[in-house]
Amino acid sequence: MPLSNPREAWESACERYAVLGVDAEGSLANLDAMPISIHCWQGDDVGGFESAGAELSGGGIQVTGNQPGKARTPDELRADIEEVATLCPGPKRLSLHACYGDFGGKKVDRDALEPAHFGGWMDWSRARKTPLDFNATLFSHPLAADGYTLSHRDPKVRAFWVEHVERARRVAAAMGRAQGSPCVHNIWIPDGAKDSPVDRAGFRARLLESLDAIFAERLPAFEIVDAVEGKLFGIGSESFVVGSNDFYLGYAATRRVFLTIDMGHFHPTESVADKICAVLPFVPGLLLHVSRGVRWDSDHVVTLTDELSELCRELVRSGQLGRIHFGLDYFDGSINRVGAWAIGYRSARKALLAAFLEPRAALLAADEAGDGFARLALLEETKVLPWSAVWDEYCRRAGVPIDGEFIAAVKAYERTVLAKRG
Ligand code: RNT
Ligand code: ZN
Repeated sequence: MPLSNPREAWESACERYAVLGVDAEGSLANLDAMPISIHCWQGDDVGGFESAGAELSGGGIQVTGNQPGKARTPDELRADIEEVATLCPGPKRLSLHACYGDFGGKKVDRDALEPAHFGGWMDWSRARKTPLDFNATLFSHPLAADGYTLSHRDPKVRAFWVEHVERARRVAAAMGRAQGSPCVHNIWIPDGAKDSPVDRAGFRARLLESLDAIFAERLPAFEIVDAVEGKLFGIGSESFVVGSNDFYLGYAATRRVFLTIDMGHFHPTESVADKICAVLPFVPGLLLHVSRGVRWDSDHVVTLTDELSELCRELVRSGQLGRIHFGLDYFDGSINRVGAWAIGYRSARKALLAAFLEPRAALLAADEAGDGFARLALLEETKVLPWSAVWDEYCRRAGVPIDGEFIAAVKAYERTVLAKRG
């Protein structure tokens, strides 16, 4: 139920923050300078539009749930993304996977990918003023079925995947050129094994060689930002992951590419937030895959957890937002997919807002004075400051539902669109 006088709540929140030296209005401007890249793959359980219609993502990632209403065509997926956009305030990008091309029912294998297969998306991007990011797809394919791609023992399989990623990078560069903003291209491979091979070094040496071959083609930095993503374990890769985080940290630092940090790809007791300032001095930049790990799954719908809040605070504190790309990565087919998408986006946006509203000067003063008590007390007080009034104001200005109106908006789309899909 909307408040009778939302203006009052916003103005009193501004006053409350001003006392702490925080400019609430400025925090909204900061939010508007920080795009969130929405991942296309929440809309159809990482299915994609290849004619083979790979249902199972395989490759160590798994989607569960059979909620009706899944997008079946590029047009349906675009309609759903547009609906998500009406539910989500702030600037957005769209992150596409290579298997989501407009292939027009034709079989186009991964080593035959062309920018033209993404013409429909590029038109959409221009019309919607939503820049694109891109991902090579190295799973859901017969040549990935035995669990290895770029590190495969067979040189022919490796060559196939190297060719795919080379082409994916060219697609990304074409997108970046068309949109006048570099397209972030991420590489994640599923390579690994249920039990440990003895020759782990061999797999890593081959991955290194494949990556170096891929990046030998120099593409302009104003068209493409390259990123590489490690992982801890996956389904079927419980004991060995070729592209571990150590591997990619070293790779990103020495080859000068971005490191992708996925919140679900670390030990549960490891602080992802703490990695930001540890890694930034050594890599050109970071791509974040904002996700939520739950036990063995690394891709639950993002919610406003302490981990997410802490991560966003560290991003803002770093003062390096220009070197950080913020992307979402989760998938859930067990609840309304559009709603799941929007929940994660809104929670991520809220965490960023709360971070921009942190009373930094007062906290730093306590830090410098060595006053641990005052710092802890202030951090605790910060958690319950009236930031939800600021969030409501942000939503109102963007013309999207505030909390309290959001659920009904999702249900309306379910009734009028999703429920009518076969
Ligand atoms: C998998 C990685 C990867 C994927 C997407 C679909 O564990 O997180 O980023 O989720 O490429
Ligand atoms: Zn990821």
